[in-house]
Amino acid sequence: MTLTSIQEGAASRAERGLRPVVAASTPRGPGDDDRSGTAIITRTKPRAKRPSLYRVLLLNDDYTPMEFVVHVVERFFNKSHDDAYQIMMHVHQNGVGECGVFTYEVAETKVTQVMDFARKHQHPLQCVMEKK
Ligand code: TYC
Repeated sequence: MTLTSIQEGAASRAERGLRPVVAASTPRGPGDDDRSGTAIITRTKPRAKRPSLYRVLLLNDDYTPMEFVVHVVERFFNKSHDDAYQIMMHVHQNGVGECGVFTYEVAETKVTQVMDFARKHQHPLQCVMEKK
């Protein structure tokens, strides 16, 4: 719970003419009740939300050399030569294929790196990201 929501809770109790939840004669603990049937729910342990994940995909085209695609997959997606070759062949035969799954910023970086590298070598290779 945020400080703001605690404050909002206390303000709304005051508006309703109720004594503040924090005013208590007995020692109080997290989630303790104030004998009016209400309690502030607290969590001491921080709860991290899992980040959204994104697939990074290569798209097939008729011009980019197979060896170049294999090199790209090895270099930017840290795949073995055999895995990179398999991914390249999958894209070649199916039109699209996954090179990896990353958080947003990492996926965006991979896409930029691949697109810049392909452009530098004058190949039309396309790399995109897609939310899982
Ligand atoms: N289709 C290309 C060729 O025959 C090879 C290729 C594979 C291109 C994968 C792009 O993402 C790609 N030379």
